[in-house]
Amino acid sequence: MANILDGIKLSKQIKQEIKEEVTEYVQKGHRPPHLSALLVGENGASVTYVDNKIKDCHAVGFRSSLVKLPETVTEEELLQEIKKLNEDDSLDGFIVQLPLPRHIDQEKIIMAIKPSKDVDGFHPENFGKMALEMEGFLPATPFGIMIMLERNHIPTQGKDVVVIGRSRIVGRPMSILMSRKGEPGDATVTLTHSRTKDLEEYTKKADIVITALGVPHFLKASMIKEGAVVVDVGITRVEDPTRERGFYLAGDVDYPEVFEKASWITPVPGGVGPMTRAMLLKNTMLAYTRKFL
Ligand code: L34
Repeated sequence: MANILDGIKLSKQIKQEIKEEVTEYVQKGHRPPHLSALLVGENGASVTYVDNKIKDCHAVGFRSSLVKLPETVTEEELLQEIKKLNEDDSLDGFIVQLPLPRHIDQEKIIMAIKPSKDVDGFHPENFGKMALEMEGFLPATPFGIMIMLERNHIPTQGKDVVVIGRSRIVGRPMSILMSRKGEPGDATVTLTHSRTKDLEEYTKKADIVITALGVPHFLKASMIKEGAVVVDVGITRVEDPTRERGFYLAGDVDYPEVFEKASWITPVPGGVGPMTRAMLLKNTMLAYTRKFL
C-alpha cells in the first residue's frame, strides 16, 4: 500500500505561504502581484484550468486578469495581444494557455512572450536557463513535482528515474530537472517516449516513474518494481454518461493496482494538477519580487 502524495494539501500550504508574503509587500505600500492569462477558444479542460488559476490568484491576494479570444483569432491578432501584455507595466507575468487552435503556430507565440514575464517557463530563454542550472522560471508542472518530492522528503539522489513522454511542458523539462545537481535532483534519468523499445524494461527497474502520456490507466502494477515512487501527470477526460459532468478524470496510472505496489503515489485528481497551479503563483511571485532587487 502506497503513501499518497497529496497535491491538494501541499498546494494549500504553499498558497498560504504565498499569501503571507503578499500581505507583507502590500502592508509596505506596494501594489499586489498581477498575473494575466490569455485563453483562446472554449476547450472545456482549458476553461476549467484557467478559471481555477484565476481563483487561485484571488485566494492569495494577487490581481488577475483574463484575456479571452475566440477560436477564430488570427495569429497576428494573438501576437498583438501578447505585445500589449509584454508592455503592460502593471503586469508581472502572463500565460498563454495551451493547446492553441491548429491554425496558430505555437512556437511563434511562445517566442513572442517576454522572457521576464514568462511565468510558465516555456520560452527558450527560460528553458535554456533551466537546462544550464541558471536562475529563471521553471515550467509549473515539473516544478510542482520537484516541490512535492522535496516536501515529502523523497530522496532522488542517485535514484533511477524513468520519465514517460517528452512533451515540452512536462516530460522533457522533468527529465532535465531530475538530472540537475541538487536535491531533488542528482538522479539518473531515462527519458522514454513512443519510439522506446520495450518500455517495461526501463520502468521495472526505476525507483521513480513519472508518466506524462495522456493514456488512461496505461501504467500497470506489473510494469513497476515493488516500492517504486509513481508520479502521474496524465489527466484525461473520459466520457461517462453516468457522471454529473458527463466524464471522469483519468490518470496514466492504473491506480488501484499500482497503489498496492508503490511506496508513494499521486492521485488523479488531487495530485500533480493542484501543484501546477501553486507553482504558477510561485513563479508570478518571483517575477514580482525580482522588481525589488
Ligand atoms: N500555458 N498551458 C499553459 N500552462 C500550463 O501550465 C498548462 N497546463 C496544462 C495544459 N495547458 C497549459 C496546465 O495548467 C495542464 N494544466 C493543468 C492545470 C491544472 C490542473 C490540471 C492541469 C488541475 O487543477 N487539475 C485538477 C482537476 C481539475 C479538473 O477538475 O479538471 C486536479 O486535481 O488534478
